[in-house]
Amino acid sequence: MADLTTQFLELPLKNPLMNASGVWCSVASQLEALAESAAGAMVSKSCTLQPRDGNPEPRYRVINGERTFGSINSMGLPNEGFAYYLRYAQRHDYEQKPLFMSISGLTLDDNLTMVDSLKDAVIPALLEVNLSCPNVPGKSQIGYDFDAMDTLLAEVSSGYQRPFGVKLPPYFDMAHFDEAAEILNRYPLVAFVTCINSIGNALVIDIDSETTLIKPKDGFGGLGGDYVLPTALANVNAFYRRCPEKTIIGCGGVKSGTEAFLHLLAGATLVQIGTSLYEEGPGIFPRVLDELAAIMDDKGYKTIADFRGKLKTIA
Ligand code: RRO
Repeated sequence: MADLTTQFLELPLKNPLMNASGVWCSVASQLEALAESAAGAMVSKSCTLQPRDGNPEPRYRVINGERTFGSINSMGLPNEGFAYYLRYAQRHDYEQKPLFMSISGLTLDDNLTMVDSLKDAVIPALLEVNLSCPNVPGKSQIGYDFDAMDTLLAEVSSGYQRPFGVKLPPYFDMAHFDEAAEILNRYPLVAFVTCINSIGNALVIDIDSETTLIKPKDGFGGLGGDYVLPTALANVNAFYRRCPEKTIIGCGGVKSGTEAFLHLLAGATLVQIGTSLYEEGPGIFPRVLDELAAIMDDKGYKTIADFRGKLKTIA
């Protein structure tokens, strides 16, 4: 049977699967369920300094068509506030699995305040700074503003003084891959890069009612699921190639062992599950792990290192 164990920044993990931030991780009961689940690691909901209610409902809808499976959301960063997730992080059992803590401050100052507190807390939680929330009305994504991204990385690096990571939006242009990677590579403390957040500001319409699926922002929201897999794989591989010193976490379109395998092949070290976890709950982890192990067995791969990042291209 294939060996699914892996390492993330020298931490040993039972397997490479975890939740995508925002899914099953907003309140303590969900975080506890993830801690008890088969996932190898877990991340908490992106938080702001103060609690937020987020956008009006309906703000998440699954798209479960004959051939397509996906989701659209405009949650608007509903969360219990930084102090709540910090309290969870202080009592989390890090022997059981690593915990990432995602922050998504509404301003640079808010991000720096949270970074300061996390540093002072001296706990082994891994900091991920979300540069890509697409759903706060009036706020553009930092990941699409390269000057703002550079400033934020400089400030977080000097404030935190420990390795951390960033959650990036999807990019769609080779010049943008180059520029984003060049900025990330200026900051050695940026140890990991999570690709991708949802594809922002999509519009899904129900033909029968001629109405948008979700209410906020006139129906515009972040896309997940099948629609985003090729974009996610492209971003994982683009940053894997361009940022050899950094570890890549893949996110987008994972619903079975097949997509998890593809993310690993493209260069991801960990693989996150979003839409499918939302729909299936934490029982999805043992299923996807079994499927991944079966694919590895079929192919004769004994460990993840046998194929991770070894995507072939056509000569
Ligand atoms: O809460 C959200 O609306 C949200 C966030 Br913070 C994010 O990073 N990605 C997303 O699809 N939704």
